[in-house]
Amino acid sequence: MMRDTVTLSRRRFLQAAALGAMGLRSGSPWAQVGSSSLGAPTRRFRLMAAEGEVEVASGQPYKAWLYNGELPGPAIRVKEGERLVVTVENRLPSGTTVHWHGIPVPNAMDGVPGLTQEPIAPGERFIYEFTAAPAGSYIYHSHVGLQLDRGLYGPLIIEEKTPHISYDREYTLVLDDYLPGPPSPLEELASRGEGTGMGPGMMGPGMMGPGMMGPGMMGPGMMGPGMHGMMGGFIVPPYAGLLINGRLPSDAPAFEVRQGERIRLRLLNPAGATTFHFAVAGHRLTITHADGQPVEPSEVDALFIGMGERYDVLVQASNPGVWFMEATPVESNSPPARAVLRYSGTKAKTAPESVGPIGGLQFHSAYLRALSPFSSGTPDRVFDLILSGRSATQWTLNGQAWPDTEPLLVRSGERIRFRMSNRSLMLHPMHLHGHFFQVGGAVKDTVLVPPHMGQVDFDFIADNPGRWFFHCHNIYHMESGMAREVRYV
Ligand SMILES: [Cu+2]
Repeated sequence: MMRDTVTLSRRRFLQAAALGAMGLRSGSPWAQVGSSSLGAPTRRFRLMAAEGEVEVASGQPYKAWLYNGELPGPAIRVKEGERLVVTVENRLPSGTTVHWHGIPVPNAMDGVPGLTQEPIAPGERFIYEFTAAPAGSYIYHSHVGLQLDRGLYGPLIIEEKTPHISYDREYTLVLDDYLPGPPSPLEELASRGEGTGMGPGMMGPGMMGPGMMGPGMMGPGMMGPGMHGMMGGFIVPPYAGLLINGRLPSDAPAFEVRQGERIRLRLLNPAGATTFHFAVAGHRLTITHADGQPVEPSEVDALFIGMGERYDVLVQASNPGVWFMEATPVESNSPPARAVLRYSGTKAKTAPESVGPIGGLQFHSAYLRALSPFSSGTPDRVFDLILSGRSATQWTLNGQAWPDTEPLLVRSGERIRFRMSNRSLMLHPMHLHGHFFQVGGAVKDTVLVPPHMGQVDFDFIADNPGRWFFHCHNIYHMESGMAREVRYV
């Protein structure tokens, strides 16, 4: 279980106990601390990937693929600069890998099947080892096929030596979409006529004013209600609800606060196919980190968080009561995922208040200001990349669908610019492995490219040789072609 999750059902506790009996302990004491030859402490963890069952709400079992029997997988929490050694044991019926999303690990540790390693075969194990740096809020997850959408993900927190913010306590909120059955590729969903049940999340032409199509700007009207209805024949997985920390809104996890405290929330989105609009009723959010990297604090009413993105925010607890923290899907009309912010001293039966209409400040990540931006410079190499689809079930970059693609060739030391143009009607959270990039004022590893001619440029320095995946983090888009290799020559 996650250390900072307040609610813990008896069932989940029993599972944790069962894992203990198998020699796998979850929760805090399961890390072994040693010392590496480099002098930095070594922290050892074990992740066992296996089929299992959890409850997504009281009395609602969910047969899933899990790390250590938990959803989300156990929180891996280390200090900046420590050596991280994770033994992954595969007890699944098929091959798997683990990707350390956002951390610029050495290429061989990146966990991309066919690119950086062969999948770990059933019954086998693989040891991942790398230095935990830089500090930040990250996600670990399977990178094989659609396995992420079976439940194979968890939080990975690298604590700062000296945070640029102060706070009294912190909580991690992991957002997800809930797929009761095994995931199917888009083509299969289309051929069965399935996958449109939860709202298509389409955006038709004429739905956006020109002011909303600026450099990555997303306004509240752009993807609000009224966008529903089939307008483009997209296929989405048949999700049955949305989760925070593995719980449906009917059994929302609760987080305790005291008046006057400053709360750090680490928001992680490992969902398979859902971008969320996140807000806390009765409170504003001060964004302090984007994809784990510190930014100048910036106050908003709500934020968009795409698949693969992370934001750390501060919430000033100055409005006593019981409040919902809500993550509303941007491309569907499903009810929001919910958690509860409960001030101590409030009556146990007090019903939480909802967020209601979100007004005021909106933002795009590119408007944030990184504390340590890249030095400016002209790119040595520029790639123009058009994000589009050949059909509702095949997604492309410059008309090519992975794996029938040409690698994007770069040389060590170069400054590379990607100029992305979205000629489709869906959001694409584009993720580059092994590197951070500068997008506007922010330093990130995943960025939402808005639909309908949205354009986003980013620069990165080719300073981590290898074969790296660059792809849409909507894993259905990734699986149906929206991916490329960035290869050092
Ligand atoms: Cu996409």
